[in-house]
Formats: sequence, C-alpha cells, structure tokens
Amino acid sequence: MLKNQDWRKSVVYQIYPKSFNDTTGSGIGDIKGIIEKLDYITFLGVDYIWLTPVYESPMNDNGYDISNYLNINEDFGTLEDFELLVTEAHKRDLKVMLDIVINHTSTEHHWFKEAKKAKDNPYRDFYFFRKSQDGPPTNWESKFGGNAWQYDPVTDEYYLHLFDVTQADLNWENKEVRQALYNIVNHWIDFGVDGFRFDVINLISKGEFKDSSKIGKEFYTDGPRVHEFLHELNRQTFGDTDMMTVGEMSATTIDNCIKYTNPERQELNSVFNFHHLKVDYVNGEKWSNAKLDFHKLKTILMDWQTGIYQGGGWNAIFWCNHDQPRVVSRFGNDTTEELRQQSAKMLAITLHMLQGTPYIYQGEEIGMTNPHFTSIDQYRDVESLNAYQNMKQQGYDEDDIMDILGQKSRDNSRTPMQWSKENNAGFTEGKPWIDVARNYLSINVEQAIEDKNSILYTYKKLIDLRHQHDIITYGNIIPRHMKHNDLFIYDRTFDNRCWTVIANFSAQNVIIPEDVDLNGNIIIQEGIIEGNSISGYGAIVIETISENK
Ligand code: TEU
Repeated sequence: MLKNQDWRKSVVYQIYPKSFNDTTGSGIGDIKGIIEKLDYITFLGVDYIWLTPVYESPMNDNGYDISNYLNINEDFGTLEDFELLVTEAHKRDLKVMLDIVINHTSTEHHWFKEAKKAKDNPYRDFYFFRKSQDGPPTNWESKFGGNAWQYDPVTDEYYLHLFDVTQADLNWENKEVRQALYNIVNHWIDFGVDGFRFDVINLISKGEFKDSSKIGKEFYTDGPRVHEFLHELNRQTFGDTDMMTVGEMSATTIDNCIKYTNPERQELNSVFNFHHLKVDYVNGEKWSNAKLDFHKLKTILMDWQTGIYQGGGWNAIFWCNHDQPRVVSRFGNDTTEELRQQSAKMLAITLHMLQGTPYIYQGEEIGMTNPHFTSIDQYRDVESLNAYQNMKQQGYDEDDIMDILGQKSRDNSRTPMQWSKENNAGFTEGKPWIDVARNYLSINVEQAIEDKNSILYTYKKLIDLRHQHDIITYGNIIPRHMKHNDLFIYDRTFDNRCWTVIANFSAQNVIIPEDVDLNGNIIIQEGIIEGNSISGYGAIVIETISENK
C-alpha cells in the first residue's frame, strides 16, 4: 500500500506574495493580504497553496536569495503573520507549501559573510571558493548571464554562483552544510507547514569543475550525487510524514525524474520540468521570439506523460509560474476578448486532464495576460535587466529587445493580481512595485466571479472533476493523432472507462478525425461541436464506457 495517496488528487495554487495583495499601502503584497484572500482560494477549490519564498532576503531575486531561512521578510510581515496564515489556511482545509531554496543562499546570509572573511574561516567550505590565475576557474555561465564565478578580492579567490552574483552556491559535498539545511527543513515541518517546493534541486551536486562545451550544464545538472543527497534529505526530514514535496528540475531527463519520484526510492513526490515551455525558443535560446511549435509541444508533453507514468514516477503539470510568461498570451490568443476567454479555457482543459499534480499560478484562473510593457523602465526582474544589457551590447535594436522581453520576461507573470476595477486593480492603495496590466478594468476577479461563464468557473469545474473522478489522477494516458496540425487529442483510461480529450489550438473550426468517438457523456465542454467539427479554441472531454470489461 502506497503512503501519501491523498496528495495525488490535489491541486495547488501558487502565490507570488509580492504581487498578490497589499494591505499596508507599501506597494508590495504581504502575508496579511494572503489571509484576506483565503476565502477566494477556498471558493476556487484547491487543496494547497504554495508561496514563493517569504524569508528574510535582500530581494535581489525576489526572495530566491535567502539571508535568513528562519525568519520572514519584513516587507511581507512577521513570523506571527505567517503563523496566522497557516492557522487560517488549516481552518479552511487548505494546506500550505513552502518554497525552500537550498542550492544557494544570498551573499547576505551570515554563512557567506563568514565564509568570505578568510580562507580558514569555518564556513569557508560551505560554498565553492576556488583560486585561479588567469580569470575565472571555469567557463561556466550563470543562468542570469555572464561567468558563473565571481572574483572576491578579500581572499583573492572566486566563488561560484549559478544564478545572480548575490546567490552563492552551497557546497553539498560538505556534510555540515547538508545537516544545517536538513535542520532548516525540520524547523518548518515542526512549525506546521504541509509541503515543500525545492528550488532548482537537481543542481545541488556539482561534479567536477572543468571547462565545458555546454557552459557547465553537463557537470551540475542531475549531478553525480544528486539522488544520494535527495534520498538523504528525505530520510532526515519529511520522509516519514505525509507532506507533499515537489522538486524544481532544471533541464532534466525523464529517467532522472522517474528516479526522483518513484516512491520506492524515497526521494521526492513529484517534479517540475520545463521542456514543454521551451517550444517557442530559437535553438534553445530563451531571448528570441519564435512561434509555438505545436508538434513539439505535444511530443514533449506526451513523452513525459507516458514515460513518467510507465516508470512509476509523478509529474507536476503546469503552464504558468512566476518565471514564465502568461500562457494565454503565449500558447493561446489574447488579441480579442472572445479569443482570450476561449483559448484560456481550452488550455485549462488540456492541462487539467493530464496525469500528475496540476498547479495554477495566481491570475491564471481569470486568464490574466502578459502586460505588454513598452519601456525598459517598467521591468524589475534581474534576469530581464541583464538580458536587456546583453542584447544592447550585441547590437539589437531597442524595439526588437522590447518585443522579446514582452514575450519572454519573467515580469510578464509578476504584475499585480487583478482583483477589481478599483485603482491598481485593488492590489494596493499605494504605488505598486511593478505596473499593473492595463486590462484590469475588464480582467479581474470581481468580474470573473459575477460572470458564470468566465474562465474562473472552468478552472473551478476542472478542480471539482479531479476530486470526483479517479480516472484523472490514476488513469493511463494514451496520445492520439500526434501529427494533427491543430488538435491535441488524448485518451485517459481507467477500469472500463475512457475519457477522450480533444482541444483545438487554432482559432478556426477544425474537423475531428473520424475514428474519434463523439458519442458519449460530455464531461466538460467549452466551444461548439457541430457534427464532427470543433470551434476555434474549443475543447471537450467525452466519456465512453465499455461493457465487456
Ligand atoms: O528558477 C530556476 C530556473 O532555472 C528558471 O526557471 C529560471 O527562472 C530561468 O532559467 C531563467 O531563464 C528558480 C526560481 O523559480 C527562480 O525564480 C529563481 O530566480 C531561480 O530558481 C534561482 O533561485
């Protein structure tokens, strides 16, 4: 009998606290603001909320640069506020998942401040400091641009940072580091949280420090001791609890993800991978604009769906998060109000019928769009600002850069949550830390609740369906018509039931292939089916039951 059966039927709602709801007028969302909106989240029907990091931090990377793991960032509130949030969430049967960043710390963390002081400081080996004569020790690149080694004049050595220069990578080879991190995880378990999202957790084992043809990726991605470390983390912390855990995996493989999540191995419950969100990159380059490659999208999603299912692993499934542009602007269509609504519903159905644990990112449930910023002054994200400088240096035209950022920047998903028609979309009474998207007058929660045909009710229904029907959680997944240019079709099967999911990714009416049986119970439908044609951005799930099983 498997432990933790229950989490598998869960749906998670991701909150980016900085942009969720501000109760103080500071322009920055806060924990009290989340408490204020718990009834809304309960109304939606999800099981967990996941908060991106709320710990003490200089906020160079909006909290993914932690300077104290045991306290709350004062912009967000206090530990007491956080305790109240957990209590209030539990009262509503909502579980709380924390985001733990243990691949790196902020350079403001006291471990790093100590480590930096001298080569023989007891914390020196908590990080990777290396001596090097002519320039950086290796040619590895930071994911935010530039070399991944930063020279430190205090001791004439370089330290490793795979992300921002203020995010120093921790040395997991050091047992003391691991123990210190396990203590932190245990602290939060004792505090009463119900789950963890582990940030870039497949990068913790660094392998060798050598020059690389792939800017370092082959040495630190799914590195040599990563499974051993995750097994140890599991055993030393959450392993015997019923917590839900999800690992964020950068550039990983299906085989590794089966290992990370197959319960017999005692590592994690589930994984995020990002391959399906690189189908609008040109030759793997994020800072480029390409149209969605629909065949690639289907192939990647289905390879992961069938591969992980057959290997006994578990996927986390998602279109959106705080690092990704808004899906309705990306793979849907936000050019008219009607197309926005239809395509957002279609994308929701396509994703929520897949196998795995679905995540909804704040605002996705009302079809929030990219803000279509027009000036670099509107951007805040460190990665976007670095990319802007890099593209400038490479001689890109300003308009082209704005076009690329407008489609790829992480700030596309970080604009304030649109609650109402009030000033600043009801997010703050002060000046928001980042501009509100201009379409908030028509796209907001208040409006979505009033309109029973809104995108919000499609999400609500999909969540209810998952809770009611085991086929969505446990059923097999069978891809169909993979070569079709417009339709995404797959079957889910469980016992004698089959649910066929048909989604039209184009704005036109499309003929459904003849062998797809349309005579059955309609589980959910958005758009129009007439004869054997499905309307633009339509989606339907049809159930057929076979008698002879
Ligand atoms: O992201 C890790 C990650 O690899 C990305 O999704 C990243 O944002 C992308 O590669 C940039 O192109 C996680 C967090 O989700 C992200 O917000 C942090 O900035 C990052 O780790 C560092 O902690």
